[in-house]
Amino acid sequence: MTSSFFADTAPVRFEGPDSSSPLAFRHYNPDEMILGKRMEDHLRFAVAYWHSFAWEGGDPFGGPTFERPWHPQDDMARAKRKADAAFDLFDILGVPFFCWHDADIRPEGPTFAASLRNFHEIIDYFAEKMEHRKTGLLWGTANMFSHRRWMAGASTNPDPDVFAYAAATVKACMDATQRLGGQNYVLWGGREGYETLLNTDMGRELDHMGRFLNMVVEYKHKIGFTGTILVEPKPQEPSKHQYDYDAATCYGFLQRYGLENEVKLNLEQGHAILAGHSFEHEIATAAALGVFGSIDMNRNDYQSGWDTDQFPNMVPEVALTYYHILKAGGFDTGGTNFDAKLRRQSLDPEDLIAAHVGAMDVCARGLKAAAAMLEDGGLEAALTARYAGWDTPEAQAMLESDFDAIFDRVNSGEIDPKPRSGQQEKLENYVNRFV
Ligand code: XLS
Ligand code: NI
Ligand code: NI
Repeated sequence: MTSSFFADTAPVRFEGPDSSSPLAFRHYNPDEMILGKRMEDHLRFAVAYWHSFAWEGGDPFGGPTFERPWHPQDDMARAKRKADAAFDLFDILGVPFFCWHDADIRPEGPTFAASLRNFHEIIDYFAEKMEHRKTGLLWGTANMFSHRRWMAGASTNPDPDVFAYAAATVKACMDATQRLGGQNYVLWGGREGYETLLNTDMGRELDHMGRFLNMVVEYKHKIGFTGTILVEPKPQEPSKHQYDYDAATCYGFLQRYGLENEVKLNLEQGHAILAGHSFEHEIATAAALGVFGSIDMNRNDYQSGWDTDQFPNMVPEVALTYYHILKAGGFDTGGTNFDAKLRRQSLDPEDLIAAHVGAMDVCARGLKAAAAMLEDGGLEAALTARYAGWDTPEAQAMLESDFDAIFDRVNSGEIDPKPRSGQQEKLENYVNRFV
């Protein structure tokens, strides 16, 4: 322990499902083997620095509610206090990873160079801490949405000077991510979109964003960064419309700019809901297109229409999430980043621990249910049976033929479709046996 923020709370331990302790894992047991792999290595949990340490509890109608010893966040000594508390939380939870934006970890200076000096000093501070710990960096990213310079976009800004500032910022963040052994680098474009089409040249902005992402990939290869470049889709908020709307939109964008083999997706539960999808829809889409990378795990309020970034607590939903992830082969460089924040009335340091403990347990239960469904094979068997017609030589030959040949077979009466049940309720009942 290097800070007293968490009052020397002991590391959270696995105590099994019957434990009634408020700060124990009931399901997350890092060493438990699931489908031949340790649970910790399946889930690859990360704490998000921004929500847990940089966010002060404000909302559009009210200012900060949290009073942390590192507030106000405008000075290097306090940035280090914040880092001390953050690494204490990583130790208490035993998480293998964390994630940051540049702006979460260092105070902004009066110039780019001054901000960069602060940033490097904190990265050094992190590097020192990480030497004696198991906690690694899942990903780094640049905050190119909070400061007023980004209000009209970063790479899509009508002002080329802002594009330049974005390029310099991302270069510095990629360097730092590599320095800390980061496994991925993320780009989330909260301001890469528009407030109104009346002042927006969409074609030009998309070309600039495509060129920018190509520069990211070129720089990755130039410095020999071995991690994965990830784009994080979100349909809107803060912009009225964001170009990286959802997984399918992002794939079209990557393909158009020749990046579909270089860039993968970081999918977030709440963003899927805002786009009108389920989380498993986004994961299945990315997996089908070969661009599944990592997840930002949280829970969205289904009524409010905002990105509420709550900690996950619904096992049946999470089970389907991990079912699709396991089906896609599990995480490679990706992981489960808790892009989730406390409610602003949850003031106590212990609330921050409890939120993560509960979320880790929910994910562990979801993973176990998903693995059990895969092992049992019921859903896969149903899929195989449903598509069995396509395994026949005639069906395969049809895909190689043309409309005239197919027309003759249908017109002659050789082919006459017989509808069969989709059995949705039976499959839903099946899933409920595992969750
Ligand atoms: C915001 C995004 C953001 C990204 C990282 O909605 O989820 O937190 O994950 O910039
Ligand atoms: Ni989000
Ligand atoms: Ni996110």
